[in-house]
Amino acid sequence: MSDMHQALEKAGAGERITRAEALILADSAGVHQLGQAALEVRTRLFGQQAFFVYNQHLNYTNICVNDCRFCAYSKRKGEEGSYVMMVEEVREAIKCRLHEPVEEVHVVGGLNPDLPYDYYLEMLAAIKEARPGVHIKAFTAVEIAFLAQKYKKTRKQVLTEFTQAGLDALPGGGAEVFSPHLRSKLCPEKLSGEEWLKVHELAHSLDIPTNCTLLFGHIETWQDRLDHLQALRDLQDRSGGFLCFIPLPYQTGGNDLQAEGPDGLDMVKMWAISRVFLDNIPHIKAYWVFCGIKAAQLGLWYGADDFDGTLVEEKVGHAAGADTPRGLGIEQLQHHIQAAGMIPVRRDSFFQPRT
Ligand code: V47
Ligand code: SF4
Repeated sequence: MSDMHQALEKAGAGERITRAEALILADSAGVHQLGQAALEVRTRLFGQQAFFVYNQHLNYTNICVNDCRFCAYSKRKGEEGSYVMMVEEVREAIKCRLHEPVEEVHVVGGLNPDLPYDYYLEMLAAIKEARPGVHIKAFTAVEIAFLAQKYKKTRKQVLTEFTQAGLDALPGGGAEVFSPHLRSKLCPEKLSGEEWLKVHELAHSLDIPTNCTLLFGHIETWQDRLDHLQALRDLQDRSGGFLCFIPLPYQTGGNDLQAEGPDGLDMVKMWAISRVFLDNIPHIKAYWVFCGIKAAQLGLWYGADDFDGTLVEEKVGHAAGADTPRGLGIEQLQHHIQAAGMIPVRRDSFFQPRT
């Protein structure tokens, strides 16, 4: 049996594959073979179920001191189009949707040096006050590290104080691609990959679950992708706190990076390799906002089991040209999942099914 067939067989059987075996699969397995192995793994875990959440996105400020080359969302202070949502505006944004059964609020923003530390505590408290019981998934590791440094607190203090104010989980953003060489080209000012991993390990040790991401389809290679996935898998072996991995296809609009973005074939291969390699991360997301609804439907057959959510008012991907709707109704979401031949299952932030 060839090395490729051996790796495929191991992957489909749910045995752990090495980085080298994953590279062989990425390089030489046919997309159907790869998809079949990923589908076997996904089906053993979740059958035909595909999860989604009733959520709301809140991007509280786009003012950011960093200048990531792929980012079309951030603005400098005073620049046309820059904004900050005051705590009362955040409260209103939550209250506006009280007639809907929102269960998760996803909060991320730029690194804005002018917002006092209490702003974050008050924002978290205001969200929980306006909608008691909602889960708050907020602040990337990059924001947590920035705030700790700026306000001379330990990261542990920030995470603990935020949790007391209402934080339930961290989203997976800011990971980008861990390679220091690529980071120096893509996001030189950003927290390093090593430090990103440390913040997540710390969150896990405090029982704060988190997600993880990889920005792909720009200037990285499969080797860089696998290095990144290996670092995530190693951390998960130690800490076990990742709930979901989200491969984020690079959006090409409104930024300085000269790259094309992944095509459909690359996207499905990415989902499949992620599913078979990340044997210790329960969920793989097909993030319809960035990949498009049709690709996300296909993703459900190539290893992904989660469709994210209703979201309304996502700003980061749309600033970079994502041509998907800004939000979807629950019936539309369920319809897209059913049309793909899967069973829609509404979940909460922690991936527990809603009855
Ligand atoms: O980290 C910025 C990315 C991320 C672009 O945890 C871009 O459930 C593609 O992390 N092309 C934020 N991506 C989004 C994110 C996320 C989304 C949905 C769910 C979850 C979760 C997390 O957006 C940033 C950055 O990598 N981003 N610009 C771009 N041009
Ligand atoms: Fe700032 Fe995040 Fe955009 Fe980078 S990706 S410039 S850190 S908002």
